[in-house]
Amino acid sequence: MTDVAVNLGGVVLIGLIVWWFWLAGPRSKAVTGLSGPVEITVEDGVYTPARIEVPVGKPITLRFLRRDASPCAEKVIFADLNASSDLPVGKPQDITLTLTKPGEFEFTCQMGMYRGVLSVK
Ligand SMILES: [Cu+2]
Repeated sequence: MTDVAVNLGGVVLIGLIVWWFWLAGPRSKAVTGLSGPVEITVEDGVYTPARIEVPVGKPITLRFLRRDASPCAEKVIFADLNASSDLPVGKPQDITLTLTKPGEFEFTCQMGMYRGVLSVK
């Protein structure tokens, strides 16, 4: 009886792992640009969320919350958009952008270790 329970637990766990890594998809976030700022945390080498869907032609505000005190995270650069901003530690920093054409636009720290994408449609 105990063995069956252990095996069942294993199957459930494997199912969860499969779902998490292969089926749940990228942790992206759809944004309309009208419902307030999109909060992006800057911590442990990743932007969260790292992929943000935004509409063409509408101003959107990204609110960066930097929790990583290392100099690596001190700037965010939108190379394709000629935009950048300093990110103070522990203080929200808003950046408002209007994307005028569809495509994928990367944003990174100055060394390219932190990486995120604006997917414009
Ligand atoms: Cu960096």
